[in-house]
Amino acid sequence: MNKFGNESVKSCIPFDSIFIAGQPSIIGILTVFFIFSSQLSIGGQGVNMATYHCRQADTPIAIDGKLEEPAWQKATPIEFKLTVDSGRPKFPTTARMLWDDKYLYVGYHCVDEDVWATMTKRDDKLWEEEVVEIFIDANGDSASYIEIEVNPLNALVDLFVLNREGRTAKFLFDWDSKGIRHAVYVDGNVSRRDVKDNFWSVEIALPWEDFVTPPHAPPQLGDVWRVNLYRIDHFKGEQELSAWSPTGVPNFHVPQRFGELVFSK
Ligand SMILES: [Ca+2]
Ligand SMILES: [Ca+2]
Ligand SMILES: [Ca+2]
Repeated sequence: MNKFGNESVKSCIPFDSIFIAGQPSIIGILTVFFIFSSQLSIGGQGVNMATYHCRQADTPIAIDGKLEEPAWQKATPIEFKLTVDSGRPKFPTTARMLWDDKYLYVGYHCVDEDVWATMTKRDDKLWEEEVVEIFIDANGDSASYIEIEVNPLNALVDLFVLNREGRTAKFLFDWDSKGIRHAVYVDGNVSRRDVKDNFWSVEIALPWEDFVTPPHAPPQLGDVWRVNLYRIDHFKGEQELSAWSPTGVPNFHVPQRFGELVFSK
């Protein structure tokens, strides 16, 4: 168990988890093989990296949780897939990204008939409930990235992750984005589980000065960052993990599988 508290979802499969009481664990070996083989296939031919042309917002975006500003119309929608097998989620998620000279913007529209959450504190274990996430590897080293999570109560998790392949990952929760802005709109009722909901939507604006590792901040046209977007939903005891770029395993911390975010006009 690591700081995330839920190894099946969030941990990075530290090396010692390959073994149980000193014996090799079949699941551990298979999981590591799965990740290593998927990394090899990315380096080879035949696997297309998810690519998103992030366009510039021409008009202001009010961070109110509603993706209703004209600027969002310019952003190509991303439909999430199931993280493990790239299948169709029971609860669809559409995400969009934009940028301007001050911020990187990400918006999520989460279809959901039971929107719920209880946690409200910064850096709480939001991933144990319902949440949307963005992981951003601004220098593309597949070893260090920031992680942002927002839940339906607009609680925030922000951390810096050191996750070099073959080493135990470090989750640095004391990293905070000082200038982040985020808001949630819920078409439904977060506190009542007996009422059928429709959706929840999220807007996040991340200021360039809060990024640690990018070659340029703000980025220059044509710069490529590695990014992934995720959602965790829980419905009737079932957990659903979905992603922009599926990782192939029930684990979001696979930076080799992040998509390519290309900064465009
Ligand atoms: Ca808005
Ligand atoms: Ca839900
Ligand atoms: Ca933090």
